Amino acid sequence: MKKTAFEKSIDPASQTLLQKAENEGIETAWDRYEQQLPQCSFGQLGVCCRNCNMGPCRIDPFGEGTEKGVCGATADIIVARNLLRMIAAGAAAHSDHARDAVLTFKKMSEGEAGSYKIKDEAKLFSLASEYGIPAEGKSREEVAVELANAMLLEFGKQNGPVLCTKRAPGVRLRLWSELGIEPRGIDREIVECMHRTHIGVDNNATHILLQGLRTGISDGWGGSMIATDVQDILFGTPEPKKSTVNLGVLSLEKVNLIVHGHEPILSEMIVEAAENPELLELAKEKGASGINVVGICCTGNETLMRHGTPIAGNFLQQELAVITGAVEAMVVDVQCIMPSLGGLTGCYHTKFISTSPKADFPGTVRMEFHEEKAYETAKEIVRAAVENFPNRNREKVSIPEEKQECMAGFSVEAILNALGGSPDPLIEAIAGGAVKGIGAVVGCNNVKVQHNYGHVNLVKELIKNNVLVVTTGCNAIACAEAGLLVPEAAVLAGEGLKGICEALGIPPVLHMGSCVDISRILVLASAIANRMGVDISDLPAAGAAPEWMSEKAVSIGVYVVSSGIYTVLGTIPPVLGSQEVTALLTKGLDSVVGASFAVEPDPFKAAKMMLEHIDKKRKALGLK
Ligand code: XCC
Ligand code: SF4
Repeated sequence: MKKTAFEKSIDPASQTLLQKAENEGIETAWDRYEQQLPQCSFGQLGVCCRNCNMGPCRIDPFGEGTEKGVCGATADIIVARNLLRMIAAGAAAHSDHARDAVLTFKKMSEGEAGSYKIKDEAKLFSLASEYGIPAEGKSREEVAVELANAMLLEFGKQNGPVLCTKRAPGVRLRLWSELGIEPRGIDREIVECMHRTHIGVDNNATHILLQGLRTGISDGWGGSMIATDVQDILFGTPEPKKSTVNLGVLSLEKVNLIVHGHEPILSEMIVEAAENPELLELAKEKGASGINVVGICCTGNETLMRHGTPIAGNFLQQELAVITGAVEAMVVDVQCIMPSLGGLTGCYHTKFISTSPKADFPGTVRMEFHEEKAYETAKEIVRAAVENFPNRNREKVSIPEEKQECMAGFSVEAILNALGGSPDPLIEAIAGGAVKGIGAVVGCNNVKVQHNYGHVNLVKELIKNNVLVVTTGCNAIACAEAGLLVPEAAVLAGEGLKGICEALGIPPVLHMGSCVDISRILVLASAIANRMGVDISDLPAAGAAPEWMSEKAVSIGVYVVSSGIYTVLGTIPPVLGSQEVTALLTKGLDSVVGASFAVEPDPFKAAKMMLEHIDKKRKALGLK
């Protein structure tokens, strides 16, 4: 049965464009998903292996057929190995993004990337001191070069621990060290995952999963954390800002340029280039009233947090944005960019511009982006968008009305600021019961479930029950579209949380950034745990990824749980083909790292599970 536009998404703007797509005979991810059905059940259960050329092998999950691969690998081994490869890929994506950010920072410090500057000097010096770099008598550029070199070492280090793990509470660090899952070096852990999953290496599911935890930790407390830190130095530590979201941010009169992907190295420059007077003049000449830069996915979150740049949508809205017929350029770098955009942009006048030396797609114009000439390239990209404006076919244009105000930019620094400089007021509110606990809700969209339904309903349930929500990634965009990221949304919160939000003038859902910025959530959790003198696993806190789909989300889930935070997944991970792995993830991990996973597609039930967990933790702390 074909789904209707209403069944595909809860968002009215998206529904309108899904309808337009159907009328115009344009294919979207939802159509391709339907064409894939029924999806392979071996794949869904995680029991197929292609790790060597004696395969592919698959295990009969009902125990009626074949129970072992050619090499003898069982379902447990195959599922665990596949999961480890997912973690490795996710950690690699975040960490390679971090590496590029550090390399840009290094080039900038050495005077080779003149388009970039140090925007947060205080953070530069505080990080230098954390990395043990003396600053006396040195210029800030000298300090920056040394810091960049020290950060680069974190990737290739052979004997850890990865430095930022020290930000975790002492008890947590000791636990990791006792378990032998303290990451040694970011690249080392990822490489070891690939080695261990080669035929005939690691064939013990528990042993394989422990390496998964270590790799996840090297992402959350390593790669992702370094990405956040360096980006704050280069582009500024976010502070609360107002902006607007949803497809209605696209403009009828202006040149629309979308930045989509993940690295602010690109999007920051585009935002700057779009303010260039010469290009603004050119836009006028071409009949446009200005240049409208908007974001999609995490690069959108990055520029939203720092500049208040509007966001057109989250992962499943990337195709819909093009379908408005009003986009002059879709400019992409890496991660979460659908290759379908090539064919799709071909149906409209939209230029699909790929910029990363690492990532190309069918149907793109390549405008490779290098730090040395960042601003020049950004200007060329903006110029290409502007020059494309006269090609817009007015008859094909339909921009939905929906746009929603939001407030974003809640870095840890900004949250502490809002609290008057220390986490104490929040801790008191938690202790007094006005705030029951903290919910971290993050992650992607997934066509398997109704777009934004899980995100929005789960978060609404949590705030209604006085749980303060922190969010990043595509969940943050979903919440923004649903109007949850404004201080006025406090009316949807329970009495206690409402009072706190009104007193501080903050929304009940705090947008903390992109997916690498989940590292900010870890730092916040550490700050609270340290102040309370407990471990993160003792906090009345829970995590969720209601609509996750990417391998990065798997790595995130793993490091969040490894850090001690119970996490509910809304879509089912491909592990059910192994009872051993499933039991480890959903129960066994509890006795290892003090937290585990649960799977619950229904957001109302998921919220209930999180609330029960939070209550349990409150009781254990002696709170009512
Ligand atoms: Fe991608 Fe970061 Fe997932 Fe969204 S939340 S679909 S990973 S953009 Ni990161
Ligand atoms: Fe089959 Fe083993 Fe090769 Fe995997 S590693 S494809 S299970 S023989």
